[in-house]
Amino acid sequence: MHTNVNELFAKLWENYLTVTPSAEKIHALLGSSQQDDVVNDHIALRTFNLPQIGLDKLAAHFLALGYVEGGEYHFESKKLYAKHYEHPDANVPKVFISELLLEKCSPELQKIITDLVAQLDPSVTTADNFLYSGRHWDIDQATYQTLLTESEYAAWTAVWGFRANHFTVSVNALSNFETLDSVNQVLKKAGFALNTSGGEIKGSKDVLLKQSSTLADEAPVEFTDGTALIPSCFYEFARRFPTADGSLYRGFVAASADKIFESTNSR
Ligand code: OOG
Ligand code: NI
Repeated sequence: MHTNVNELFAKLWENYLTVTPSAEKIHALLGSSQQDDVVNDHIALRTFNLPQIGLDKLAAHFLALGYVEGGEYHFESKKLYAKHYEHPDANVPKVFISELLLEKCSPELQKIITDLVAQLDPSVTTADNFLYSGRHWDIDQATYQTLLTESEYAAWTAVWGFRANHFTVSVNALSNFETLDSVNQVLKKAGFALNTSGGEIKGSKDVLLKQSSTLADEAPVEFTDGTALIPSCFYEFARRFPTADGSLYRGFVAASADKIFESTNSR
């Protein structure tokens, strides 16, 4: 496990950029005209609720760095459960971790995932690099397609494994933009496609959080039977609003998150 939070996020970012070239361009686009670097609001990670690799196994890396549990979230139709984690230092990014509830999926999907995960050496989950180590199993294209018909989340996680599926620009911390809509306009003008599921902007001032995101880039995936371009990772933009005590809201909004998940759907 990492002992330095900045080092962990630097590694996660480096790994994320290898499959998300648009994030580097957007980072430059939004950050170029301000003095300070772009602030990362949060990242998200995905997994399956098997004992070897469940949400808690991923969370352990953040708890070891002083993070504490925030809220929990249920996604009935996507069969997901999630928790968020916050660091006592509000400048350190929040973390959103979800897991697919396999017992709610078909026996066929359960068997595919159990067999894939059986290829993983359980000792890797405590290694320094686990959270940006990608996948630990071989998979063929037909298996990917079978997963995709039942759960896009399962298919994505089966090919990309353990990595940040997005980083998130804190719109509050941008000096040249006030609203999320003005960020979206600049992104669209520069040719980036946004996730329109649930509207370009998810959430509202009433729920203390407005979010938007790009549609995931595509990157080559090596299957046992060849290479194919598959939706990889995306970039999110979040504007937070003050709570009653004046501090910015630090949680997530399930109805919005439900749509953000769809940023890895194929175009
Ligand atoms: C996480 C989706 C939820 C948010 O900010 O609400 C999320 C995911 O796609 O894995 O990141
Ligand atoms: Ni997010």
